[in-house]
Amino acid sequence: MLSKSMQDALNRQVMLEAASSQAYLAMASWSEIQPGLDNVAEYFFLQSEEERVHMLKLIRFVNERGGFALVPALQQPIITFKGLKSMFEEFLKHEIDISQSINELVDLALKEKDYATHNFLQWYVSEQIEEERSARVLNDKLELIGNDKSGLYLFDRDIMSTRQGEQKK
Ligand code: OFO
Repeated sequence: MLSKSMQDALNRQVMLEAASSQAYLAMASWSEIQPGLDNVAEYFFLQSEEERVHMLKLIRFVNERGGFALVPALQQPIITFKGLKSMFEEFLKHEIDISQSINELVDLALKEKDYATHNFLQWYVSEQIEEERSARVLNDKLELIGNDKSGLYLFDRDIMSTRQGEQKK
């Protein structure tokens, strides 16, 4: 059985995963209307779906453990970006915030000796290592490319290959 504080903290994470899904959906939509960013758009559509899966896993877990998972209200995320670089900076910042929040959940699970939740959260810990890594790699590439048009063309062409290292679920 989940404690009230653990349930509240997991419900907060449900809200953050839903917000991530919305944020990446907005990035996908913005990218889709820019010339030549078709694969970047595809990348964020998939990323958005993944975040929804992360949210669902939490909802199912909270309910299975005798809690009540609360479906959060939707807030409009950032919907336009100054450019590709600033969008990817936002992506990395977002993933770093999510990692921080997962770490806080792990801390709480240990403090409460809630080993079932601690065990459940390990999947999110590994996932965040992978997602932060991808976001950093993409930001580093954009830093190198600058405004070089052929570099940006290749960035879009190759972006899906950065997902291949991730264990997709
Ligand atoms: Fe990368 O955010 Fe979900 O966990």
